[in-house]
This record gives sequence, C-alpha cells and structure tokens, in this order.
Amino acid sequence: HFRAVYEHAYPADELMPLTCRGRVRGQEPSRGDVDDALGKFSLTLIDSLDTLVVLNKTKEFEDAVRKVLRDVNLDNDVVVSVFETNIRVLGGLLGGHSLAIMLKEKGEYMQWYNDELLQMAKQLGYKLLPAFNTTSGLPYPRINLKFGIRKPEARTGTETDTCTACAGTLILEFAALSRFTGATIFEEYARKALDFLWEKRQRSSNLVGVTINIHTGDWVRKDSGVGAGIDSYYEYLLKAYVLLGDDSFLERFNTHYDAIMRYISQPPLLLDVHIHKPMLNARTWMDALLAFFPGLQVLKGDIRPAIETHEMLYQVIKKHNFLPEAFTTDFRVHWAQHPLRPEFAESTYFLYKATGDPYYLEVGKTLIENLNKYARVPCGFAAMKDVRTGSHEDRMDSFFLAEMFKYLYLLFADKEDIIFDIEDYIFTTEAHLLPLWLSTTNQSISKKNTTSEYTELDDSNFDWTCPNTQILFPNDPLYAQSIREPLKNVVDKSCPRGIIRVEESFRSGAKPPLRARDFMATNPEHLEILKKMGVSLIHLKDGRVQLVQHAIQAASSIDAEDGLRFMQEMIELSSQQQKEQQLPPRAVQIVSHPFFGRVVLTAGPAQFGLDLSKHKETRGFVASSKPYNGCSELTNPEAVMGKIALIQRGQCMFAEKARNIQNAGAIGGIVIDDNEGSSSDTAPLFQMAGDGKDTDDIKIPMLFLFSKEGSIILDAIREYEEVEVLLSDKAKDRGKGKKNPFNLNIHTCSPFSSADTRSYISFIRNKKRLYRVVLYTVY
Ligand code: DMJ
Repeated sequence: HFRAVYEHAYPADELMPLTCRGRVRGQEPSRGDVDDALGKFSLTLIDSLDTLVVLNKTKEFEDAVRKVLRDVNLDNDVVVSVFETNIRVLGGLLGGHSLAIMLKEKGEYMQWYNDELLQMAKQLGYKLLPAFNTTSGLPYPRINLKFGIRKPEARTGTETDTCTACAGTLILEFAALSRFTGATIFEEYARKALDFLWEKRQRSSNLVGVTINIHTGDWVRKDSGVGAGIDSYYEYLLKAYVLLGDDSFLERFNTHYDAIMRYISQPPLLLDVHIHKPMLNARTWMDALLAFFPGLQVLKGDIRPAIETHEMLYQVIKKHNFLPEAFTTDFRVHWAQHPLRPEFAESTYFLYKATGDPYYLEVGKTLIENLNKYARVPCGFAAMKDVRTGSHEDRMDSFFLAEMFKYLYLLFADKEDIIFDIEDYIFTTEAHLLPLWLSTTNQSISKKNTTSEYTELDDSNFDWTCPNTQILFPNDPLYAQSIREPLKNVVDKSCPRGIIRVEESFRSGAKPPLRARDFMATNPEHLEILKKMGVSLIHLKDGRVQLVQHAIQAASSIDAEDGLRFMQEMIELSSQQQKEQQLPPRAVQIVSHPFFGRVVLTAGPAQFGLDLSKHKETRGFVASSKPYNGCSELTNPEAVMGKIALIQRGQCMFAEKARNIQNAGAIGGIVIDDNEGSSSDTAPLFQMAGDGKDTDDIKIPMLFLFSKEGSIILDAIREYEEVEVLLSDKAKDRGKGKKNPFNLNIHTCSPFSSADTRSYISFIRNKKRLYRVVLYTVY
C-alpha cells in the first residue's frame, strides 16, 4: 500500500484509491474543511514515515526520507489547517527525525542523515507561528503556507472561532521541536494556548466547550464531550505530562478527567453535556472520534471504564462492520460514513498492552478482516461512504497509513519484531513517535508550579502513579472478561422475551421518589434524582426534551426500579394528556400558479392568534419579513402589509414574532424552522407556545413549518415571485387515516436486551413542554 501511494499518487497529498490517482487540491471538487489538511506537501508520504520503521521497512524509510528532502516544498500558496498540519506534517517530520537518529546511532541505516527532517520541521514550525498572533494566544484555525495570515494574498485570517482540540493539540510537536532544536519559542506558544484554554474552562463543571472565540475567549459551542472538537486537547494534557514531566499538565488533566467521569461518562456510553448544565445531555448520539478515549484511559490507568466503552464500541462495529461516523444512544447509524478512522484500533492496542487479554487480538483480527473484506480495493483501501450499503468514497486519508497500519501491526507484533524499543517513545495523536528522553533535554521553559488553583481530587484514581498491571488486575487474569461479560449483549438487537418483571414492578404499587406530574426539567434537584434513577435528559434541537432510561446507569437496582416507575408514570401521563391536548395538524396549501392547491404542507398550530379550527381559512400572498427572524419591528412593512409573512424560527418567542408582523399589517404568519433538514415526515409536530403572558392581542393566524416544507415555499417564491397560500385547519383533499403525529406510543425491542427488555417511545406533554420518553430497561 505504501508502494501504491508512490505509484499512483506521489507527489500528491493523498491517494484516491478507486480511481488510482493522486488527490491534488484545486484539481478535484472541493470537500470543504476536509481539504484543509492538503498543503501540496506530499502529506501521506510524510505522515507515514515512521510507520515504515515500525513495520521494519528500513530501506523503504531511507528512500522515503530522501524523497521528502528532495521533493517536498513547504512554501506553497495554499491555506491549510494549523491543527492538521501540526499533527500530520510537523508530527510526521519529527517522528521521522526521531527514528532517523535512532537508526543512525545503530550504525547501519541513515548514516548520511544530518538532521535534515528536523530542519524542515523547524521551517514549518516558523510558518505556523503567525497563526498565534492573537491577544488570547489561541491560534487561528488556518494559515497560508506562503503568505501567513491576514495579508490580502493570504486569503485567511478573518476567522473568529476555532475548536478546542485545534488550539489544544500542539504541545507535543511544538515542545519536541523546541527541545530538539533549542528554539524555545514553539513550546512557549503552545503552552500559552493551553494556559488560555485552562483559564477559560467552565469553572463550576471544569469542562470545556467544543468551539471558542480566539479573540474574546468566549465559548461559541457550549456542548462538551470527549469526541470531535475536544478529543486530543485532553489527550495532550496527559501526554504533555508524560513527555515533559510538568505536574501542572497532570493536574489539569486530572481535573478535567474527574469532570468527564462525573458528567460525560455514562458507562458504557460517553455522552455530550452542556458545560453550564453538565447534568443535561446535549446529544442523543456519539461520534466515532471518541473511540480513542479508552486508549487514553489506559494511559491514565483507569481500566474498567476503558474496557466497558471499548466493548460497547466493538459491538457497534460488529453490527455495522465499521464504526459509523456517528451513532445514536440506541446504536443506530446517525452519520453513515466511515473514513477508515484508526481510533478504535488505537484503543484496542492499548487495552491489549494493559491486559494481555487475547480477546483484544480477536478484536484486531475482526478489524483486519473487515478492512480486507469491505474496504480493500485494487489501489489501496477506500473510505466507506455508507457502512449500511458498503458503498465507497474515493478517499484514503493519510492517517490510515500513519495510524491504522501502525496500531494494527503493533497489536500483533512481538517485541523482537520491532527494531527499537517502542516503550521509549510516546505516540502523538497522529501516532507519531517522540522519544521520552526529550523530557530532560533543553528544559529552558519554566515549568508552572502547582498552585492552589487546582482542586484536590480525593480519589486514589488521581494518585501520582503510573498504571501498573499488577495493581490493575490483582491475581485475576479474567478481570477484563468479568467487566465485559455484563455488556456482552448491550448492542444486541434481538427481541426481548418477556415483560413480566416490568409489570410486576408496577403491580406492587410503589411510587417513585419523584412523581412524573411534578417533574420540572429546570429543577436541579429533580435532575439529580433522575440521574440516580438512570434517567438521562436530552435537549433536542427542536426544543423538546427526551427522557431515556438506561437501567444499568442507575445508582442501584432499587433506583433503577424507581426509574422504571417514573418512566411508566410519564407514559401514562402522556397518553392521558394526548387525549386532552391533541390538536389536528394544520395545512399550508399553495394555491397560485402552477401549484393550484396540489402542494399541501403539513403545519403545526399556535396556542395563540386566530384559531383556524374555528374560523374560516386565511388566504394571501406570502412575503419574507425583514429582519427574517421577525424579532424586532419590521423594516419592510410595505412588503408584508396585507400578506402572509414568512419568519424564521429562533432568537425570540413565537408570540413576539407574531406581534411584529401583525404590527406591520400582515394577515397571517408562517414560522419556518431554522434547523436545516427538519421535516414533518421525521419529526413530530408541535404547537407554538405563547410567551407566558396574555396573547389575546394577537389576532392573526400563525402556523409552523419544518425546514423542508418551508423551503418548498421559499423555492416557489424564488421561481414564481408571486406565491399565494391558504392557511387552514385541514386541507380538503388530505387523506383521512394520516397518522396523528402526537400519537406515537410504540413498543420496540430495546438495544439493551441481554435478557428481558422492553422499550416504550411516547410523546408526552408535561407543564406545557413536550417530552419524548424512551425507556430502555435491562434485566
Ligand atoms: C487523526 O488525524 C488524529 O488522530 C486526530 O487527533 C483526530 N483523528 C484523526 C483520524 O481519525
């Protein structure tokens, strides 16, 4: 496969394995951010240099280094990602240099080598430095290799945000560069960025968000997990401690780790939460990047949750052949692609090293078999476009050779198969090898003293010790298996056998500590009780709240039963309230040419304004309001006067929008969802609630359309300008038996089906909020 890269792609950055050619940026259709890794610097060649040595391809390594020195230009007029260039190219050059000097010292290969890769690394390091020219010290996300930043020719430098991992994954490469060369500036810059992120952590939860403003330090995205956008920030804090021996990095890592285990870890799941309200889950799905986390937990010495999460991920892989880019909490595919990411192989390698359990070799074998069976193509390995269909994408990212090959090889390699002692090195996030002796070289940058800023963590888990298999598995070779055993069917989709125990539990008449009718999602005490009962609260994008119970996450079996009772009460409350509060969907019908009433869009009603079920329909031409969100007085009243105004959802209450368009003279309003891709086919309709005040002043009818339906009207305006619609209770030609969107009381098989299981899905309304209840029960 290295040969395939040389033959078909070199000197291009990446191989296109389906068409057997190189991917040259600018010559292929743009793929957006993904292309920011491509700097016309033979990315795959540099990223895979040290893999060649690990695989004992020393001669090939020597040739590859010569090619890099002869052909690679780091001065291209191309805008690249600072993060990707650092981990793949700077890391690749430094990993190559580390092994080149190791080989030279051995006296056989690389005798001619005179630190040339290091000189290239230094040149690249200086090219990245202008990115740090911000008051915060956080780097800009992109830089032009030739023109730097901000100059007009640079075509970059106007960005305001970056991801936490992007700003926090520099210290290993930058410190190594400083220590190899004696130029301290690199380590200083990387430290400054890390210091700033630490300062900005959310102080009550000790979590960081996904995206931060590089000028103000404000969190732009306040959700927090261990996957995409944050992952390697945590990894580099722990590894910086290992490589540089600076205690402050370990203290920071431990503080974050404590928060992760408190809020994000919901074994075997790792679920994103809000940094300000860490008891609230922010998502119903997990991304594939978090698969590195069990490997990091091994390095930290916390093996039990590492085994649990890894086992859950393995079962997802067995179900879909690969880890989908994102999957739901009930293990369905959320994003179907898989770009041959190495994170799971990485964790498998570290777990095998920690446990010696041959189970992990079996896991590795499955990974290799699946790669050969589903991803191998004549010119290499192709990314999966959709793990469900097995379709391919013409893409083989450089990390496939840099990381996947390395970790899979190392998993099966004996000590004698590797020509150097791998234990003398640390793996960067791109699996490049940096020698641990750097910790005692050129230490001119002052270490931060440990200060009272760090909370004492009262837990032996945070001892200043390295993981030790003797302590981790005291006299029990079956320890890892005993942790995996209860999880062995966690993702299994086989149907449960019975529900007797659930019903028995309810017949006993016991009441949960929190009654469903009293529950308020804003009450912190209620949230505590929920957590104890294994019930997670997830805020959905459309404003609803989802309740999910995983009985295995409850504090005890009694709490789990309480959780069940609570969920059962919620379901009962739901069906009761559904009966009371059901509202038939409304319709927006396009009646003008060329639609003539044939296009009928399902719309949600409002709890205020003209009730279309009691009054005649409203007919009128549509006009977009300005501002489009309708949150302030309209600047185009002449355009909406006597018309039905279109307004975008968000930024203020529905009632406020209604008042603003009514004041401008509109005869009705249609609010269009701002969640791209939403549709009444896939999301349940809801009523637009008032603002808690008297809404009698709102006289015009208001309807809600999801984004897909809304864009039909917007497209029609673009094409025909004059578009007339009818807002009504129900269009006359609509079929009867269309399913009631509120009436979803579905019994399905739970993914947690190690034994008797049952799940319910139901939509309920409680205290004017719509809840979706999903109950997973495990026995
Ligand atoms: C790699 O480039 C690195 O591991 C990075 O930290 C995130 N993940 C990709 C591969 O998935």
